[in-house]
Amino acid sequence: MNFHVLTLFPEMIENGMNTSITGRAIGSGLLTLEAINIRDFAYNKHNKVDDYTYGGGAGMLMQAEPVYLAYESVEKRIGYRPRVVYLTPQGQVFHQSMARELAREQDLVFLCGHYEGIDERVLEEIVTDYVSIGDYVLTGGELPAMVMMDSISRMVPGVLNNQASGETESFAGNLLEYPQYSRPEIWHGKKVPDVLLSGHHGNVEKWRREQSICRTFLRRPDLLKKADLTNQEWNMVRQWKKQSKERLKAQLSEQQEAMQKERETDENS
Ligand code: 6GU
Repeated sequence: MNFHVLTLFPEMIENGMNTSITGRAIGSGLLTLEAINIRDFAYNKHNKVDDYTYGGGAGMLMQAEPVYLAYESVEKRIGYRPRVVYLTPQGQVFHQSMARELAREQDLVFLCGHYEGIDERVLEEIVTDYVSIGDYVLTGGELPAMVMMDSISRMVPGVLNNQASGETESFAGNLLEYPQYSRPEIWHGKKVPDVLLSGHHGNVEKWRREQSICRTFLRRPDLLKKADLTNQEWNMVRQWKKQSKERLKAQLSEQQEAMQKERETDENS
């Protein structure tokens, strides 16, 4: 996988990516990373890459030509038109399935905007994918590009020590990962669940699967709807729903009783 990042802050990308697992993968050649400074393609003597927006309004806009020239330098070198991801809150929301799909590309170009954005005309000419990393506003596309490259990297064969973990962690099958424990056996008075010490692999797998489903039920019910469960497992979830509804009803009637009592004491005073 070859990442090419078009940015005004190349050192931010390099510092972020040359660390930990992605750093090791770059060192071993499984990934390559080039952060291309758009400012190097400014066509005026002041290296200026931004200007005021036509029609007025706040802030500066990145101009089309430097962005285009920076992109073209990549296209010329690799010899074909790669996918170009523009990081923008107006894009499709990034998702594990997108990471998996993008990991199959030979080259990926990330275009990072800053200021108030980029001249629309160059976006129309070079961008193939508009991607957002969630519904909040950031100051630029560099962090989102790094978020995407991190998750894409771990889907590239060989990048993780244990490739199985790329598939079994949270979101595989739309379930969250089960809880995990390491030594010591007792910490702050909390004991590791007995089943994990039992050495019974069948029971361990069963427990982990149930924990995954239960966590997803409690923390991300929206994900659970899309999860691939057996009929027996869906029945278990229905039991939990019934139980939690009953617990809620019990709480409600307790509250109502308490309020009734308050009213009674108020009336008697
Ligand atoms: Cl991809 N870019 C910016 N600037 N802000 C964002 C975003 C992207 N995704 C969420 N907020």
